[in-house]
Amino acid sequence: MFCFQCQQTAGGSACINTGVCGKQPSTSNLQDELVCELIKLAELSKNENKHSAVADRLIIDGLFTTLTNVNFDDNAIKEFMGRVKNEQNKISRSEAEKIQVIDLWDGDTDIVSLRSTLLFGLKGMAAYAHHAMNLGYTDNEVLKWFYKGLCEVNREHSVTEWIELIMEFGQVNFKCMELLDKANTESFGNPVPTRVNVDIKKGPFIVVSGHDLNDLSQLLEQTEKTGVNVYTHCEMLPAHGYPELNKYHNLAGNFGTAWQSQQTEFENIPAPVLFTTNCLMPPRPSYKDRIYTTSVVGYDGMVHISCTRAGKKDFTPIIKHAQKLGGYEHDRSMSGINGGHMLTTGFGHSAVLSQAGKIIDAINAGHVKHIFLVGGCDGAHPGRNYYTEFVKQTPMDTLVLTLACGKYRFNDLDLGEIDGIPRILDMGQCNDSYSAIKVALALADAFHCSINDLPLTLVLSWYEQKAVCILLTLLSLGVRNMYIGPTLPAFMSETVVKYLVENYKLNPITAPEQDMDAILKR
Ligand code: FS2
Ligand code: SF4
Repeated sequence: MFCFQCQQTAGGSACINTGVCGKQPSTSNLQDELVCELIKLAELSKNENKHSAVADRLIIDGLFTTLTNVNFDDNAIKEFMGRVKNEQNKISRSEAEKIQVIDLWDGDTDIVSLRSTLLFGLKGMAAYAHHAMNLGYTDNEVLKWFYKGLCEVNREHSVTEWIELIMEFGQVNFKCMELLDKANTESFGNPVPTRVNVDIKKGPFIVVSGHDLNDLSQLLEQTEKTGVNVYTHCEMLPAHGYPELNKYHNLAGNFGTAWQSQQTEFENIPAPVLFTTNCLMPPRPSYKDRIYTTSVVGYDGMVHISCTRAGKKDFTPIIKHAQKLGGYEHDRSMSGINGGHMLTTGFGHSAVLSQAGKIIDAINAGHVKHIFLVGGCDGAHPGRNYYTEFVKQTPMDTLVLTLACGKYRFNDLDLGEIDGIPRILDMGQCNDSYSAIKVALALADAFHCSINDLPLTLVLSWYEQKAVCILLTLLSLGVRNMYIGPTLPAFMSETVVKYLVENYKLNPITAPEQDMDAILKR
């Protein structure tokens, strides 16, 4: 096996014996094989100059299947590959057999680095397209670019051509993020600021993890009259802000913190857990029988809930399991990572921009001197406490926008308010990065300047491939002076890093006080 797609890759270079994430060599090789079959499907469809709805779905779900912490089930991957080959056969088996696919990880270091950057970006964008598609939203330009991107991964290019392709991809991914935002907000309403309880009520409950709001919506509908409460976990927390999800009285609160703590957090709870997407970790025997997967998520031996008809799912098995376990006998007091008992979410672009006048006034009056976007993934890397310390050190006259699971390191801190605006604003999941970009663009518009001239700094934490596609979008929008950590991607060669540092002033994080100092002096 060879895999270096995520931040926790072995020795900061590559997993070659077994994945730090728990991915076995057989699974890793099957995932690479699946990517190659998707490339063939893209090449065949491109030759035909048309793509079927079935091929679209296979390419999007297939790429998502290979994202970090999504699918560990060899049989499920083989079965999926069979479906890809059937689709190839519908176009032409003989043509499919003639297509030579490049060795993804072989060649000149810089070229492998750039090829991997595009491929991992495509994997991330597949996650966004998948969620939008689940809600019935597609965009032809985005769909077509999956085919183009996979075909380009299979071609030789000069460094300049790769960079052009990657920047073009960043722009397309921005469209995909916009599409997902439209899908979520048109389906469930614009998020509104919402206080979320982290305590657990007595009685049966289900914990839902991952990012898919459509799955959560169906689960809430099916549990509504069963006496089973539903608690969000990790990246599902922002669901509370959506009016059409929050209307369910049994959406009772949030359980636990970010994904990397699941093996201890799930150990003793008297409830089953549903994983709608990443980040699934290999479960401990003590709770393996309580984990349910759906959609692209898979793990050998876990119950998988499939679609029955037209995107509908039957969650009866997990609901019955919750009733059988019965939950806690009494209300249970829990607390967040820093000891807080309530979390606030729901500051999507609509909520923040409804306060735009207030924020602009506060900036003009000197009450808000700087805005930080401290966002991205969490993970087990010890250097990730940088983000907690960084937020703790933000001066009182600054705002902190945040999103994705990295926020659990500081989202229960009470940092107070400025002119009635909370100093920490949770904009949502990693999938809602569009919101942050939209707010930055609106502020730049209001101040008649570019994003780079705003008193705004992006301090990003990355872990998996969605962070890669977001970074590429930010670079394609010309955003400079970003900070990134906890380490630089192993798949970025020295030349690529040098290019990003020189052309985009991308800064690897150092120490919170040192970076804070440099940012505020700029
Ligand atoms: Fe967090 Fe994991 Fe959101 Fe990433 S829950 S690191 O894959 O998707 O962000
Ligand atoms: Fe290693 Fe990350 Fe790949 Fe897992 S996804 S095998 S941890 S690089």
